[in-house]
Amino acid sequence: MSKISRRKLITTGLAATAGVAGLGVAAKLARRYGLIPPDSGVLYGAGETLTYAAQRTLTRHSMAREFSPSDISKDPFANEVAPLGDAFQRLQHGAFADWRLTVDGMAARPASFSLAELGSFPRSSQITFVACEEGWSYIAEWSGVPLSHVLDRVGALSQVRYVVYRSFQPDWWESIDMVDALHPQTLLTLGMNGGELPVRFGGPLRMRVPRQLGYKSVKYITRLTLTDSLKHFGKGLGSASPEGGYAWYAGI
Ligand SMILES: Nc1nc2c(c(=O)[nH]1)N[C@H]1C(S)=C(S)[C@@H](COP(=O)(O)O)O[C@H]1N2
Ligand SMILES: [Mo]
Repeated sequence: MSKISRRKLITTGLAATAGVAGLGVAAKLARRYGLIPPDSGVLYGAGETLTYAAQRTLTRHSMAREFSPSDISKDPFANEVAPLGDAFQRLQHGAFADWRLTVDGMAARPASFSLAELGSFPRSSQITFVACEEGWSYIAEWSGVPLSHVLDRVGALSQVRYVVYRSFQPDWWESIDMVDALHPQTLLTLGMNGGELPVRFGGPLRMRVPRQLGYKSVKYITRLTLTDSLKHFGKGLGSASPEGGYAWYAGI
C-alpha cells in the first residue's frame, strides 16, 4: 500500500471514529494534531496509525488503570536482558553514584542529573501493569519522577514534539510524543515495590509508560533528547521497535 492510500485510510478511520464530517476535514485534523506516527510508512503502519489517531483523538487524557497493593504480583517476571557488561558493573559497584541522566536537544537548560538529584525531585508512585507483547504480564508498584517535571526543569522548548530516550543498552531506544511525555503516569522510575529498582527490572533508572506495551518501558535510561522530528534518529521510524518489526505506538 502506498503512503498516500495509507494516509487516506487513516483519515477515513479518523472521520469514522471521531465523527468528523468529511474526509478533507479529517485529513487536515490529522496533520494539524500530529496524528501520523513516525513509522506510518512501514508495512503494518495502517492499522497502527489508525490506533494512534483514534487514541490521540479520543483518549489523550485517559489514565492507565491503577491497582491496589493487594494486587501486586508476588513473583514478577523480569524479562531477560543481554549481558550489561563491565562498564555497567563498575557503575553498579559504585552504587550508581556516577550514573547520569543527560537531557539534551530542544531545551533552554540542557542538563545532566545524578540519581541523587533525580531522587530529590517531586516523586510520584503508581501500581500498574506491565504487559509484554509476548503475552505475559505482572503488576508492580513503581515510584519515580514524572517525566513532565524533568522537562520543566530543563525548559523544554514549545516546539518539542517527541522525547527520545536511550538506554545503557544501545539497541534499546524509544520515543514518545508529548501526550505521553507530559502524561502524569509517565515516570522516570527509581523504585519498585517500596524498595530500590532492582537491576533486572531496569535499575537504576527506567522509563515507565504504562499506557503502552512493556517494550516502551525501557530499562537503564541514560539520555533524553527533546526534538521536533524523529527523522534523524536511527532509521527515522521513531525508535528501535519499528526497525525490528514492532509498532512505534503500542497503546493499550
Ligand atoms: N534496556 C532494555 N529495556 C527493556 C528491555 C530490554 O531487553 N532492555 N525489554 C523490554 C521488553 S520487551 C519488555 S516486555 C519489558 C519487560 O519488563 P520486565 O523485565 O520488568 O518484565 O522491558 C522492556 N525494556
Ligand atoms: Mo516485551
